[in-house]
Amino acid sequence: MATTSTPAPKTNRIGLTVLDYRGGKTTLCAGCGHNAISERIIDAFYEMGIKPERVAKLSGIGCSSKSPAYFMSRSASFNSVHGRMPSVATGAVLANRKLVALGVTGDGDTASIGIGQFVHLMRRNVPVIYVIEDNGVYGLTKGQFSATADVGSKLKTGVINELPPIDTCAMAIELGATFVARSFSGDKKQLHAMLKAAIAHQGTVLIDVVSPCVTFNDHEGSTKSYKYMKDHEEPLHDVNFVPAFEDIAIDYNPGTSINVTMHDGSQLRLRKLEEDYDPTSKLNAIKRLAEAKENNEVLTGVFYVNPKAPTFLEMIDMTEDALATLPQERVRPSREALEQIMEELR
Ligand SMILES: Cc1ncc(C[n+]2csc(CCOP(=O)(O)OP(=O)(O)O)c2C)c(N)n1
Ligand code: SF4
Ligand SMILES: [Mg+2]
Repeated sequence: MATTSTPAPKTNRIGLTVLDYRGGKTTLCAGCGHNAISERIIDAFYEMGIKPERVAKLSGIGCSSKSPAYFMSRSASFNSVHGRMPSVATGAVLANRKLVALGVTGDGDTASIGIGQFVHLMRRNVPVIYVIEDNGVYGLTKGQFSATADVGSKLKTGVINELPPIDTCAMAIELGATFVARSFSGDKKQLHAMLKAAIAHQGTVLIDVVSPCVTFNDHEGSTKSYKYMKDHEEPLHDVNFVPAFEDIAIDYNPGTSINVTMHDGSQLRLRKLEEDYDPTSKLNAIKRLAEAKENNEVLTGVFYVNPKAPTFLEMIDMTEDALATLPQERVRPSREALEQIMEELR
């Protein structure tokens, strides 16, 4: 009698299945944009073949900051105090530069209480992938406006926002982040490619993902709702990411795309809708964001990439080895060195 054997599960380049990248069952509302982002993170880390144990998941406080519990349960995870994820992420990367630091946080966590921490992370080019799950509200505390809510945006209670929003992408570009992008939680293809490119980038990555809060901010009048985004989203270009370790048949139109070589040799291929869009120009990126704002459009895509800027770790000449593994003789100054310091202080 013929026997049928079950095919072996598909594995990535380090022999893991996608199940090895999953986390706990989500406790967020059904349909919350944040859940879709968790799915994209799982797929991107699986496809890039990053060992989950190398990843440090960092967050603040909020529904978005709970998300790391729902992906890569084999990674280390740290929920910081509200808005303090950047300093914890900086510390983690300094202590062990072999880690892949993934910060997942909210617009409230980032642009309100944590804005002071956010700006300093962006200006240092610390290798951290910073994902903002941006719904324009404080979801966890029942839907008050955050600092990214657009003027005229309406809460369920009828309250209208009159304060101008902070554009975290424009701010990050201005401050020195070296990979800045915006996507939408429902745009599977674009977000997936962006996250893979972000993993390959060395330096600060900011991805602002508009992520509708279905409970407090997905109704008529909200500018972060599914309907509003569907009607107003304007993709800057098609993003496709080609990892160097995958043999891929490339499909591109010469003359309409630009390739950016990342530090690890892999390529970010941007398929432009406009002939002349150049993601290596800071000025152009800021101008396009300002124009989109004036036109009431949500521009998505990779706005700015600079793979050549030195990272914070390079600037301070950080050791390759994790600090916790250094022997005494490498961390303790010699008696002569201490005496010299004392002499200088006299
Ligand atoms: C120091 C401090 N202040 C205020 C709060 C209350 N609080 C908890 S989450 C939150 C806002 C979360 O909003 P956001 O970061 O946008 O996440 P979301 O829930 O929308 O995903 C606030 C104000 C807190 N936990 N700690
Ligand atoms: S309250 Fe909003 S942000 Fe929080 S889990 Fe529900 S839908 Fe998501
Ligand atoms: Mg929010």
